[in-house]
Amino acid sequence: PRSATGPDATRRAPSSSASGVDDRSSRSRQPAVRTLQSPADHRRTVGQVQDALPEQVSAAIAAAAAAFPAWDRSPADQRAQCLDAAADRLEAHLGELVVLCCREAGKSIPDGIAEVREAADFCRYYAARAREAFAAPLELPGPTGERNQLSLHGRGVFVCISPWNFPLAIFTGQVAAALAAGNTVVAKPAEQTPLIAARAVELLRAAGVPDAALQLLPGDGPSVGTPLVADPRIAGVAFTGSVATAQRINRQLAERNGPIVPLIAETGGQNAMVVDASALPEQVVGDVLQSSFQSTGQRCSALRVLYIQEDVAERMLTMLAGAMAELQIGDPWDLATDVGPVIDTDAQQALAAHCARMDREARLIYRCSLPPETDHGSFIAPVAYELDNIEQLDGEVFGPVLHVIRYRSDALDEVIAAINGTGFGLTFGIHSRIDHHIRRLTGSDQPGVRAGNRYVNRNMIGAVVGVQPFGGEALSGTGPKAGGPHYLPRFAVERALSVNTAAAGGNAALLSLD
Ligand code: UN1
Repeated sequence: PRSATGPDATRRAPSSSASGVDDRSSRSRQPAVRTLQSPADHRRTVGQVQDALPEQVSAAIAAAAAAFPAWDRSPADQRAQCLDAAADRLEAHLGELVVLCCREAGKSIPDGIAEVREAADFCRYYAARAREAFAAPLELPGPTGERNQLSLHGRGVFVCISPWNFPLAIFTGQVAAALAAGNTVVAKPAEQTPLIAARAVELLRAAGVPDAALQLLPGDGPSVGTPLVADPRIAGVAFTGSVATAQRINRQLAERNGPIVPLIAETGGQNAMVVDASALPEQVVGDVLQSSFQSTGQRCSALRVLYIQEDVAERMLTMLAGAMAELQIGDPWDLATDVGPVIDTDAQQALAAHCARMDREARLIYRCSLPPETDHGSFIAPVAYELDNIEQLDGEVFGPVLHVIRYRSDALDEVIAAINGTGFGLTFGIHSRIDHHIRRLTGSDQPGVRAGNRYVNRNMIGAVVGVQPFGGEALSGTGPKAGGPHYLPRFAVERALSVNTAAAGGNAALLSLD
């Protein structure tokens, strides 16, 4: 299946049918149709999308608001059943969804399969948490003659803004969490990946989510994201993407004249791994390769800065270069491919500019060569550079670029301070067989590296829903962690009910509050 044509390739995601928005009001302005090209080969058309118009943004919020009371009052178990059914449907359509992930987002086939699994996992996980926490109020202790209850409810219309690097998993995860908690949703997928989002919406609706409760608004930030966030009718925002956009959303929410609502943001990282002289070299090289270059380095969890103890650096770097030479770069359709394209030419150009600077300011360790088949796509050769210090980087480099820094064995505190000095706090890895090094760096004994997800003697990507709840601190996000037990309540309001049951004179209705 190398061809980019065929029924799926021409799938359209017209905003009217994909979002349930009545587009009669937009007759005067015909929505522009945008053609999506495959990141692996820009000559291949993946499909077309009609981006939402400003009036459709407003109509989507109105429709979701109208659908909120009924969805919020539906039993949590019923909402959970919809999400379980959605998980079944996602799995039943695995092949088709993997094809779409490959075509639209340039994902490798294994990465595409993992996307579908993760999306289904999110649905089932949040369904289970909703059954636990939202089904019945929590009874709280109180004096005799009084009854106290605490219950969780949806907030209203939740805005979900998701990234292109997990176009199915994160899109579905945000939406599933918001719906499980009783909210209705207006979702804005990444501009680059609206088709997979439209397919996810179809499957969620087919599983029983009411059409009006889930609105899809494809489009870019200025024309869709900004008016969505500025609207006083919305009750919260879940966002995954860049730090700059999260900060902008935060400012917009603060400045609007409306209710104070939560922002749940998952952003970037300057993720480091420390390798000391006791680490097992073969294991280190395999884990570094995977953490830096799988998904073409386009994961917010990916390894960006590798600290190697100087005593073993030369040997490790020789092995790393040898392993990088074996990486297969090319068409994500090819099962042998390890590293596919980056998402688009903007990303490619930004990465090329960074590499040009590194070529001048850092020492090249190894650069993979690109095969001719990559000429028509947005490819960047996986590359590793050696730097003197982490301050040479300005911000996250979102692609297959690894930076290496050597450190002296007596400088672990400086390494910790340098990593924390970036201001981020997402993922961190350590490879060591020395217990007190592990404890010191992960912060078991004293303040170590600040990071939401810490990995010891393993790779540092691929957090599993319900097993490794994922999310960062400081510049890396607000928490709580996606795929963790504390995520859903953040999408909810808590209400306490205190009843003087004695005054009711034994009123049965009040005594059996639920
Ligand atoms: C992201 O790249 O936005 O641990 C999140 C991982 C994924 C999360 C990545 N579960 O790699």
